Amino acid sequence: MIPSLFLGALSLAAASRSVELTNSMTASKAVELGLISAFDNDNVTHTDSFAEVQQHLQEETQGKSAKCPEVQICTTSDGACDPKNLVVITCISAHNLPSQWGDKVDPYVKFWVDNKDNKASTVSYDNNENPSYHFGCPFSYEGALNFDGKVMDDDLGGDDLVGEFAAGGSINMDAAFFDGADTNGDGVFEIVVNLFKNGSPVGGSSGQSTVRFKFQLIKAEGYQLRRR
Ligand SMILES: [Ca+2]
Ligand SMILES: [Ca+2]
Ligand SMILES: [Ca+2]
Repeated sequence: MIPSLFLGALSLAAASRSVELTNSMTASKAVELGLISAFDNDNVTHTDSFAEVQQHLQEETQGKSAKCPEVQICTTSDGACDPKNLVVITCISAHNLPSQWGDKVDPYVKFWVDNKDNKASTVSYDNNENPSYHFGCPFSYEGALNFDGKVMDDDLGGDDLVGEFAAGGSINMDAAFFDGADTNGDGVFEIVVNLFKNGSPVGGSSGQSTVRFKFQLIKAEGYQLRRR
């Protein structure tokens, strides 16, 4: 069962008190500050039904299309293949996104590992403050897993920032974080990221704006590629 303190988690007041604008922080620090929360996948049940997802797909009109980054499987040195770290990151949904006056938000999510060259982007949905995306991409990377992203509002005259993940810097997923997030060690867990804009928490009509992701570590520090 999921401890309820993780779920509804931090109030806006608690989050705003602890915001630190740094270029990068460890994921365990971000959990401590209430900027993200993590759940092991075994404990997670989704309320998004298949029918809901289908309905959202039909709602899409002339919005942005989705894309994944290019994946490099190996770093080649002297003709040898040195497997890079690999993770599949799925943007599940966003919640409580704010709308502008006269324009209900048309949201899409950009998320990346290490830098914006290694970036995925979801479709944009028209007029939807609680979109379900269920869109995943594989990412390759070296060293630690640095995760970052933002939610944008699709607009005809130039897209607006809805909010950035955590407090504006990337989230460095450290070993202590994996220990807490992936308790059963299968490489699969989920996180919920709070959105911020100019250092302040972003909220919609029913509370803090958040984005939910599923992570599937294929090869990472402490995790290996293996044949089952
Ligand atoms: Ca709109
Ligand atoms: Ca818009
Ligand atoms: Ca797990």
